[in-house]
Amino acid sequence: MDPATLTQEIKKYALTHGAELVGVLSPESIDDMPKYWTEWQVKQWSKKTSDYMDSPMSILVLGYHAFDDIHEAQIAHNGKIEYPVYERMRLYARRVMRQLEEKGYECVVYPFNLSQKKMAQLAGLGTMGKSSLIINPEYGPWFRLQSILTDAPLVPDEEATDDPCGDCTKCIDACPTGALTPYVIDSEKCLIGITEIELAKLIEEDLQFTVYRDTPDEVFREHMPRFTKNSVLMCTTCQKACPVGREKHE
Ligand code: B12
Ligand code: SF4
Ligand code: SF4
Repeated sequence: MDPATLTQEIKKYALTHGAELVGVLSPESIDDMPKYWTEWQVKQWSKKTSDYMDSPMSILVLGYHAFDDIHEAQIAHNGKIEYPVYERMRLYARRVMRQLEEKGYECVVYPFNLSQKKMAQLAGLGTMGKSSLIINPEYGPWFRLQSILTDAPLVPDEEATDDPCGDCTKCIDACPTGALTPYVIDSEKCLIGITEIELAKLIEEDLQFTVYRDTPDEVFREHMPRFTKNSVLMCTTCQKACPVGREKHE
């Protein structure tokens, strides 16, 4: 099958199996990015695509619409945090992966130490907004990312370059902890920046947020409300403030 037909076929499959957005980039375009350090919890240097696979040819980026607050659920269980909706996305991404594998291609789902945000921009899904999230013209910040590194020869899309923000600073103004400066997030200040081990303990033992951070506990409880006894909803205040794609989230 020629690359153009294969690309069309796999994109169509992804869009009819859970994804709302799909794009392709070349491994070279992300490997050209300078090495970076991920601080929050991960504490690792970024990798190159060849660290994941011998002969990478393409990366497929999949965007899943976060259409409801339930997407933000974090469940504490036995000292760990579970993300039910991320499991749903992974399942969908695996289905796409199986289509490529059946054609004889090798795949790695969600190569974590490649910047998912930068790859989404290079694959044309959207551009980085001042909230530091990738903003799509239709869905705004309300989508989550999965990606598939593969040796299948897919046709790359154009990088997205539109500025979604202009003079707007609504996300920066709305953040209750001052975690945002244009295009950069400080995970030490962001409410979600609490580590998963700390959060699980906080939920399971009903601790005050101030055990871990200076931010008052009321601020944490307002922006990271309890959903059930064992779960919270992640803060979405900067996303809710964004005028782009606002109607796309309940
Ligand atoms: C650690 C992490 C966090 C940290 C913050 C650190 C950070 N830098 O984003 C915390 C825990 C606080 C966090 C919070 C959230 N996160 Co988060 N997070 C990640 C994670 C696991 C790693 C990101 C990271 O730190 N990389 C290291 C840094 C250095 O790289 P980077 O941010 O990718 O940065 C590169 C580009 O941003 C670019 N760059 C930097 N500056 C600029 C400026 C401009 C103008 C441009 C164009 C590019 C650019 O260069 C950087 C590399 O040097 C990714 C998944 C992943 N594996 O990539 C998800 C991810 C970024 N998070 C995501 C989401 C959705 C959230 C939350 C909304 C949580 C939620 N409710 O679901 C909040 C939003 C807070 C916010 N306003 O950003 C999504 C983003 C989707 C999107 N539409 O953009 C991702 C991709 C997860 C996913 N699979 O969907 N997150
Ligand atoms: S998720 Fe909440 S705390 Fe984090 S940057 Fe956005 S508004 Fe601020
Ligand atoms: S709220 Fe405004 S500044 Fe922030 S990402 Fe959305 S458009 Fe950009």
